[in-house]
Amino acid sequence: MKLLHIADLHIGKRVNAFSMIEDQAHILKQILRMIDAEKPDGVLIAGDIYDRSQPPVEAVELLDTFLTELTASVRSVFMISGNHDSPERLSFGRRIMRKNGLHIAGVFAGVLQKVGLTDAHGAVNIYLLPFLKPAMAKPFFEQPIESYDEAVRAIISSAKIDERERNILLTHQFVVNGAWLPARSESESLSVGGLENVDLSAFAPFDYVAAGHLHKPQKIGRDTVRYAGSPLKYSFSEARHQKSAALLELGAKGDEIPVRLLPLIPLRDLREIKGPIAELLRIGREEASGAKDYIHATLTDEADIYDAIGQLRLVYPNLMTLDFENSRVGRVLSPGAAASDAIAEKSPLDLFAAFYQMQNNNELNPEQVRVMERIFARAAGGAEE
Ligand SMILES: [Mn+2]
Repeated sequence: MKLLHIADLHIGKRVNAFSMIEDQAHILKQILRMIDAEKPDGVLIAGDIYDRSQPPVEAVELLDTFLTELTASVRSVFMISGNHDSPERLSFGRRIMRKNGLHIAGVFAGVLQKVGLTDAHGAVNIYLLPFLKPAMAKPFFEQPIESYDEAVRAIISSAKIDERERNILLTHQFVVNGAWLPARSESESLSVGGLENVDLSAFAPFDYVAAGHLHKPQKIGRDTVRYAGSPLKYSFSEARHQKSAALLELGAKGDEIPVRLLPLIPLRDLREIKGPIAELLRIGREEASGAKDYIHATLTDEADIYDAIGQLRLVYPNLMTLDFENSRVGRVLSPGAAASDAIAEKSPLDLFAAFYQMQNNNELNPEQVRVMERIFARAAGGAEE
């Protein structure tokens, strides 16, 4: 049995204010062509389907098109929610869609969902574990559940998995291997200090773990516990990643499971360039196709440059960020990065207001400002109330 594993589509995402929707449509089509060529029996989509819990219209339309074509060309599609998805919204129509081979686990309802498949070697069980926080598992168990690791272990052990059969898990968690931590990217939601870790050993009953959450394609410990990674580069920290989809081939129980990484080629690459402006403009004009890429440019000119962004955008229309590096200024950061330098000078309320604005496309209203002021005052040990 052949299965294709992808994850972290983040449909509807914007990167540095650029909409990725065209790039996502392109890469999802490429995945469909890959499926036509490889003819997998199933496709595993390991969470962060959308970039936000209330995705924009064009994102919903793109996912609709993708899933319609996907279910027309493979027998079974499995999809879980990630931390960016709304579990309830992603679950819409799941009982109807199941009839067409699309299995969605959005909301965790107390038991690990299982879908049984079979091939010439017998049963293959696909388990679907949507992203969850410890508090979402807690009500279903008697033992104390304080951490992500305890939550995942409790759910897996209560599933009574038959280890004589082949078992596959879809999960969207931060999997670590003892003290070894996986590679992170800036486009993932960052968390603080190890709270979210789930140790690899929790997944022992599974022959293959199709993970989502981390945007760099990578294995954790064994070859068969794997992050598919995002299909596109969503931050400059990923400029050197080779994005891919993972194709695994299941033989009999206990046989080695070969995993092939099928490269994904974006409509526009996302990359960093550095040098004097004349040089960068010359290269851009000579390589017309590369000039369409999403660019982070670093200019090394010693002299002042008039309207550097304007000049560069004539050749690189998708220039995303610009900074300067020369002996006079050392390293002067672009407006976006400069803003992050100023973080230390901002009040917690200003920072929260900026965050709220980014998340909701809406400013805090006066009532919300008052509530947040009280919370910050209390957190700071202020005497209010
Ligand atoms: Mn993600």
